[in-house]
Parts: sequence; C-alpha cells; structure tokens
Amino acid sequence: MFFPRLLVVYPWTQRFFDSFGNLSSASAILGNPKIKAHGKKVLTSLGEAVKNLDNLKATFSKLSELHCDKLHVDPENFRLLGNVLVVVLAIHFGKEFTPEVHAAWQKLVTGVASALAHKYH
Ligand code: HEG
Repeated sequence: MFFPRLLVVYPWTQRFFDSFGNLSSASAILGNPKIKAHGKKVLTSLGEAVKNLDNLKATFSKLSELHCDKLHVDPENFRLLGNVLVVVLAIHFGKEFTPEVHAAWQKLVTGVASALAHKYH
C-alpha cells in the first residue's frame, strides 16, 4: 500500500488525517483501515489519470479545488506522494521496473501533481 507509506516517510502529512484513528507508529499507520481505504480512493482517482492522459487538468480540476479550498493540502505533498508511489512500484516489480517504465510512471505522477495544483490560488 503506497498511501500509508506517505504518512510514515513524511510524518507531517499525518496532520491531515488526525481524525482517522491510530497513527502512533509505522505499523499502526500501515494497519490503519481508514488510511488504507483512503489510499484506495486516491489510487482509483489515479486510474482516471491513466484514462485521461491528454486531459489531466480538466480531469483533476474539481479535486484541485477541493484540496486547495477545503482541505488546504500544500501541493508539494502531491509530488511527495507521486514519488512514494514510484518507490512502492519499484519494490513490487523489481527488475521489471525498467528505466523506461520508471520514466513513464514519473511522467504520470508529475502530470497528476501539476494538474492537482492547477487550481491553487
Ligand atoms: Mg487527496 C480526499 C485524490 C493526494 C489529503 N483525495 C481525496 C479524495 C480523492 C483524493 C479522490 C476524495 C474526494 C471526495 O471525497 O470527494 N489525493 C487524491 C489524489 C492525490 C491526492 C489523486 C494525489 C495523487 N490527498 C493527497 C495528499 C494529501 C491528501 C498528498 C495529504 C497529504 N485527500 C486528502 C484529504 C482528503 C482527501 C485530507 C479528505 C479525506 C477525508 O476526510 O475523507
């Protein structure tokens, strides 16, 4: 699971999830069902990116507004999350995660991070 890892590697990101229950240790975070469920939401949303590669800004426009106006998530965190996803994929796929595959994922997560930051003001 990549989302819980964000909260372990970059502990300040925990502050957005203080209503999600036990975040007291790495194992608590990794086993926290609410965090896991949230990760699933984020990953499903990333699936939309794969289907809309030519149209990322419009695809993430509403989510960008939500993260800016309601959630107040600093957009730097989108980049951190993208990099965490890339690391987790690299661990999972090992040798299959070739430089070409790596480049394609990096491009995707960078595009999503910039689309999610687009409506910030
Ligand atoms: Mg966000 C909600 C997607 C990064 C914090 N995020 C959501 C939701 C989606 C989403 C689909 C649900 C929206 C809804 O209920 O209408 N998030 C999303 C993506 C990415 C991302 C695609 C990056 C690739 N989010 C992200 C990061 C943080 C964050 C880095 C904080 C460090 N998201 C956040 C919070 C909520 C959402 C606090 C509300 C959670 C809740 O209260 O249920």
